[in-house]
Amino acid sequence: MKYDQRSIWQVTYNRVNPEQNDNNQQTNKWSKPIYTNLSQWSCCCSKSLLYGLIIGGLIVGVAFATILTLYLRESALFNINLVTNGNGEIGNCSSSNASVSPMGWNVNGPIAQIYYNNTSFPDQNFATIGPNDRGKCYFMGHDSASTSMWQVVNLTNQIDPVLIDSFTVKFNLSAWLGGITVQNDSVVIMLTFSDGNNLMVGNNTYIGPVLATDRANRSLLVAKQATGLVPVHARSVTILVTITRFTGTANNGDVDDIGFYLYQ
Ligand SMILES: [Ca+2]
Ligand SMILES: [Ca+2]
Repeated sequence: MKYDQRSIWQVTYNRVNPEQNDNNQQTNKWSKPIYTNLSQWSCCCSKSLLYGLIIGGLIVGVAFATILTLYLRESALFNINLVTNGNGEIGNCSSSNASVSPMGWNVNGPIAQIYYNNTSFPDQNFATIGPNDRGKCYFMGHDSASTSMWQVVNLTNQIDPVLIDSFTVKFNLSAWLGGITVQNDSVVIMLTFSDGNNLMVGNNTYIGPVLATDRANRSLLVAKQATGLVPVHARSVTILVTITRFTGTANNGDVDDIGFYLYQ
């Protein structure tokens, strides 16, 4: 036996007849070794340490992933605009009498996405009162008595329905609404929440109309908003924009920067 191995062996002496003990390794009663040698002991400890690190790493990883998932689920939809193309800047815009349907919206009638400096419909331009981030385009009713566009937003793609059903989620609907001079052609936006069976829950929410007197008979856009609690069991919301004509041929109700936000 090698010397270094003896250092970790446990020797058992005959305490009654110590003289029977000798230095002969063969007669000394070496107890069963805890570890056969240092390398085995080291290997065993290393494996234990390795397993501990792996298990610990897995626990930390799972915990981190859980927290990250919850964070993303609870934060991804909050404080961002859930309306697609609410500002009329996606897709083409009309610079003439041609009707260009807004992208990202379902439409009924000739509701149009037009340039601020449209020559056929001079309702709004880059100098009229309106949003600072107006971009190049907005929506108007074109030649119609009434026309509309709508989109449905799934509320539970990234948000936990438990948050809605515990009355902890609020909403904000906003837009710039207006029209042209003395005409009452105008826009109304309505929110309708639905449950998982597409049945309406809660009450409708409206912004608009902004009539001529609200604009002092000027061609401009006015910022409007409404807030409230998302009703229990709501799983989706329909955003319906309706533009109604009161005067002439053109339907000069105008709207830009439509936003729908969730927050807590
Ligand atoms: Ca715009
Ligand atoms: Ca008109």
